[in-house]
Amino acid sequence: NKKANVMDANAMKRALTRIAHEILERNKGVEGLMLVGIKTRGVPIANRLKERIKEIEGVEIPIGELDITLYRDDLSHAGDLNEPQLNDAKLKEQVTDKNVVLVDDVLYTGRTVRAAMDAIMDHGRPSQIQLAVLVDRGHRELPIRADFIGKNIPTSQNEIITVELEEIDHEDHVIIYEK
Ligand code: 3GP
Ligand code: 5GP
Ligand code: MG
Repeated sequence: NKKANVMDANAMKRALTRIAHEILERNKGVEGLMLVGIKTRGVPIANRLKERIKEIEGVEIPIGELDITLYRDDLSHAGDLNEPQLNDAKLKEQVTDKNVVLVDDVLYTGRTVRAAMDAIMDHGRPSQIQLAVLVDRGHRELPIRADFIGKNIPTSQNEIITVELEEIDHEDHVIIYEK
């Protein structure tokens, strides 16, 4: 049940260009900067930011991927909480002393980001962790906020934000649906 288109390809492009500039401004350039995309749609967004930063500064900054998969346990562990899981060896040894910018498509309760921070800290000691998201839909359950936001979209709990990206979905847009 579609309610509204909230971002088209051009709006997304402008938002990501702005965020690339904001990241560079906050970090005073590319020194020590590293981007880490969270699972599916955070990854192409991180790649786009890397490309923008390359266009602006002429420098390729390192990029990582966090695969935090919500897994439901099999019967032998029935009752366990769903724990976000990290599957990435590449990040090891890379995050220490870096300014790590986590990148995700949607920020909601903040639990994914909490898990991502945990995963990164297991791999080393970054000098800072920052957060960039394409959409902040509100409803935080943890004291987490984004440093860089493409668009704030206040939602009700029964709305769903669909983020589609060219790299995965063959089109760029953000749409609000009602459940
Ligand atoms: P993504 O992995 O590409 O970011 O969370 C898993 C997927 O489900 C996400 O895709 C996200 O786009 C989609 N999704 C849509 N609505 C919700 C929601 O309300 N909560 C969560 N956790 N994911 C949602
Ligand atoms: P959180 O852990 O903050 O509750 O949710 C963040 C993660 O869940 C993001 O990676 C995002 O993909 C997904 N998510 C949560 N809510 C939504 C939503 O309304 N739309 C989309 N597309 N993803 C969501
Ligand atoms: Mg996501």
